This record gives sequence, structure tokens and C-alpha cells, in this order.
Amino acid sequence: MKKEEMVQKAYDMAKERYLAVGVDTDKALDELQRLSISIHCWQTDDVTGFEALENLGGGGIQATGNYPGRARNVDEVRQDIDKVLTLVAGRHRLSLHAIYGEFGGKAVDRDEIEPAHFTGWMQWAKERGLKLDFNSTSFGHPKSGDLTLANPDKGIRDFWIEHTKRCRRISEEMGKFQDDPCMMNLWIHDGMKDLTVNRLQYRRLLERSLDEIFAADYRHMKDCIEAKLFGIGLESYTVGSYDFYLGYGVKKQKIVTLDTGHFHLSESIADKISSLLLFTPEIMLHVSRPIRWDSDHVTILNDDVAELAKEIVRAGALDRVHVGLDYFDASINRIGAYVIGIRATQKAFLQALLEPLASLRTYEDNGQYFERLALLEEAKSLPWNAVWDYFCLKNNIAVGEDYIAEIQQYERDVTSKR
Ligand code: RNT
Ligand code: ZN
Repeated sequence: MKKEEMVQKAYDMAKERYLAVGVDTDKALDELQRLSISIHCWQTDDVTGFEALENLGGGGIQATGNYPGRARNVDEVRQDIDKVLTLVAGRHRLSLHAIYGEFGGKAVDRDEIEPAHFTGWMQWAKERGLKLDFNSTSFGHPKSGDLTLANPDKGIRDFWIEHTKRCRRISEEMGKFQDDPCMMNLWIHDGMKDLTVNRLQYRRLLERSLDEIFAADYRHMKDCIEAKLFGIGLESYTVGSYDFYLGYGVKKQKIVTLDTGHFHLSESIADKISSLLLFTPEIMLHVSRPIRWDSDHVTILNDDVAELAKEIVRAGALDRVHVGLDYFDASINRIGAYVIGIRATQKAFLQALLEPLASLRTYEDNGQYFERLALLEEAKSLPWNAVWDYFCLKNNIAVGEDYIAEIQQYERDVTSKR
């Protein structure tokens, strides 16, 4: 039997099987088709960027591994993203960091960046029907140190305030150009390595910096603020903790970014969705995979991601939650890293969309908790993978493991020659 025929047959059977538990697979497929994932550009080059500045360094972030073939310039990033897009179904977004501008070999410092440095990206994205998102970059710079927006030194603080203001302006231009709001994420690493005795001071400074940054109102971009638990070398205190940004987000109605690697490992990120939906306007996600710490391993289909997707679908919040990825593994083929992570995220949402929710909720309403648990268990092995294969087939992209060979070929032809 030909593969297409097999996939079609399996889908027809799966469709019947799902109907028996009250689930419409065609409807689930339509919703999955609309799920737009914000693909992070920084897995292409290990979060290096293309500034022509001297003395970079400065810490705040770290990628590990030295697999050959990383993108060395904007053209190579685009080439790699183009390849990735041929191996995943759906229409997605691309999330850029400020250090990925087109600076034409000139030393443009972070407090000098302008929309003009990103018009090439806007044009390129438009040609592909991609929407752009944006991020300010406060790490990897001589002024990064341990404190940026929360630095008691006004000169350094102002430098980063100016940078972040400019990032908002760039995001506004992107949003206007693409006629769709640009999600701008603000994450800073600010913190201290050891016991800190003036925690309030730095948090107050960060609050003031944010107020200043957010003073201008924009219509085509949305602000997202991302918390973190700790950073390497900054283990004892993080200025922008979850409590801090949750409080700020609720007070100022900003979008809180939940990075799945930024919490205690036993904490459920999925459980935060329903609370944030009540008190903040929308939610931004950085789907990642922490191993022992915020290690930014490639996203896979594990229980954490599956549960996160389920909570979003159960809350009927697909239109209020923005799904972005954030990992950078420099130890394996980078194109492969993207494809695995994007496909895993889509699989998690597909499983969520195929959940027999009506029956589960009836059981719950009736206090039938054995029945609820039993159906949840059985739902795990319903033939969702037949629906997944059909989704890939219908979109004309590699079914199952077929993408491995395609990535190996791209490695032979392109990345191995860099
Ligand atoms: C770092 C944050 C942040 C970065 C990117 C590059 O811990 O997760 O989102 O990974 O901005
Ligand atoms: Zn993140």
C-alpha cells in the first residue's frame, strides 16, 4: 500500500473512532491549521546576532554545543528558516531579537537601532506571508553586567531604557506594516549571584524603568513581559521574578510571558493559564524544555507541553494565547531542532483539540470522578497520530519521520559547507 493511501485509511478509521467519543476530527484539523506559532529566530545561530560592535560578551544568556553549520549572517538565517518552513504545516510567525537587524557592517549600538534596520526583514516576511514578532536584547553587551533596567547607575539604566523604547517603536512599525500586531517581548537577566539585601530597591528601579518605557501608547504592537527564576551566575536573586511581572502585568494590563523553563521544575505552567486569563489581557508563551534548570533543550511532546496545550484549549483561549518557542540547542542540527520543536508543539495542540471534553465535563459535573479519570486515561491512546499524519499529508509536508532524510540532505548541501 502506498503511504498516502495508508494515511488516508488510518484517518478514516480514526475519524470514526473519535466520533464515538463525541469528537469531530475535521474540526480539530481546522483549528490546528489556524494555530500560528511564533518561531524564534535565535536557534539558527545560538543567540549571537549580527551586530558589528566591538567587545561583545557581557553575559546574561548561554548556548551550549558547537555543532557545525550555524547561520553566520542574515541571509543564512533566512535560508534556514525557509527550509524549516517547508517541513512544517501551517502559517507561522518569526520572532526576531534586536541583535538580528541589518546594520550593514556599521557599529550601531543598542541605543541607536531604528525601524530602518528591520525593513529588509519586514519585506522578506511579507513575501512569505509570515508575520513578525520582536524582542529587546539586553544581554551580550558590555553594558549588560548583572543589572540593566534595574541598575542604580542612571547612565546604564537610561541606555537600556532607550534601547527598549526603540524596540517598541520598531515593533510598532512592524505591526503597522504587516497589519497585524507585533508581539514585543521584554526579558532582562537582572539579578545577583549572592545574598541580596536591597531587593526592594532594584525592583522599584525596574518598575520605574518599565513605566518610562511604556509611557508611549502604540496601536500596532503588544507588550509582553517575561519573568525568570534565576540565571547562571545570578542564582540568588532575580529582579524580574514571576511575582514582580504578574503584579506589574495585572496593574498595567500588560501581557505576561510564560517561559516553560522559568519556574521551579515541579511547578505546573499549565495551571497558570486560567488565572492569567482572568487578570491579564492575553498570554504569551515561550515553549521550551528545561532539564534540571532553564537549559533551553528542544521542545518535545512531553506531559508538560501536552498539559499546557490542553489547558489552553479547555479554556477556549486559542485566540488569547500566543504560542512562541524559545530554545537554543547548539549541539545538534539546528534545522532539525526547529522542526522537532514546532511539530511537537502542534502535536500537543492536536491532542488537546481531540480531547473528548464534553463527556469529561459531564462526568465532572456529575461528580463521576472514576469515569472522568478513566476517559482521560483512554483518551491518551485514541488514534491521534492518524489524525496527525493526515494533517501533514493534507498540507503536503513530510509525514512522520520522513523529514529526517530531508534535513540530512540540507546538511550535506548547505549547512556542512558553512
Ligand atoms: C531567557 C529568556 C528569553 C531568551 C530570549 C533569547 O531566559 O527565556 O526569552 O531566551 O529572549
Ligand atoms: Zn524565554
